[in-house]
Amino acid sequence: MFGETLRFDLSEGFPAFTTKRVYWKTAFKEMLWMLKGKSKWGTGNPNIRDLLEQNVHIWSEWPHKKYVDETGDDITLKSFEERVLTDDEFASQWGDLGPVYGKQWRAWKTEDGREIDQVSEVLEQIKNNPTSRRIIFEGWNVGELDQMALPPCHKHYQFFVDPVKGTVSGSLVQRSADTFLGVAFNVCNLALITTLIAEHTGYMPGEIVWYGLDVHVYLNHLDQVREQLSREPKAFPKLVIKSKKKSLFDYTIDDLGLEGYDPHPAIKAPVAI
Ligand code: DHF
Ligand code: TMP
Repeated sequence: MFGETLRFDLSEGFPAFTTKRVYWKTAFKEMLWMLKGKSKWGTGNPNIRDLLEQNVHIWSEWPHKKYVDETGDDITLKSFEERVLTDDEFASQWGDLGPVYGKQWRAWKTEDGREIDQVSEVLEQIKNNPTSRRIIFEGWNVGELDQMALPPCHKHYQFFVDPVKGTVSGSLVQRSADTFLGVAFNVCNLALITTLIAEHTGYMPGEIVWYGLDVHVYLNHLDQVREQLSREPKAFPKLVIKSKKKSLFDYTIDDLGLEGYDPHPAIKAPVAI
């Protein structure tokens, strides 16, 4: 399908889907990793080493494939991950995802050699110019797409302040949406970043609006999708910020929790690489 919308009011609960278990800790770790921006490994581009150190494996397939294709060394995904985790030089060279997400969000390179921290500018705008219609960060850096392991799927984030209600709402434009696997993570993370941005600008979280452009179901997910559709949704949980940090960029997974998350069981599916 082309051009679909999902909308959730964050005052009514946190939209972690309940018709299957969403690994929200993994999703949150991914979002916090993106918010940190550059990595200390290699070129400074986001690196799977930082995810593997937190036991997050959802980005490993793409650098693994690149390594096997470019070197002909046909090692398993598991031993590739092991090597990225233990060999600093290997991690710097092969764990690098290119200038994806966090790099563009926090350090978009300009022609005159500056780096723009788009997320900090979003916070500034919300605080100092809340009626702006330009409260945006963007990952689609046209000139650098060819260096990226995967061109960004969730690409345009825009925020909106309602001064009467005292809320910040967040939206995401997603060019390509894997309905069974990716979307649960993307919606969860849009809700997380909107809540954190509200918390750090003195507003309440309002709504999130998710726009999927190319919205698809992989043929090898059909059984899983039918199973998920047969289930009754349950009440959404509540996001708890257990410890508020000074900066939006300082959170770790231990600072966040979901209260009352009681989903139907997980459903496994293979990811298309
Ligand atoms: N490619 C494709 N084809 N679909 C994606 O959703 C996708 N997502 C990417 C990178 N490339 C992609 C990054 N995000 C999973 C979830 C999100 C994600 C990548 C993978 C995933 O496999 N989720 C499973 C297992 C989660 C886990 O192991 O913790 C799930 O059941 O949610
Ligand atoms: P594509 O680059 O050919 O569109 O393939 C990317 C696939 O990954 C596509 O199925 C969408 C999916 N995807 C998500 O749904 N959410 C995500 O966050 C990411 C990174 C990918």
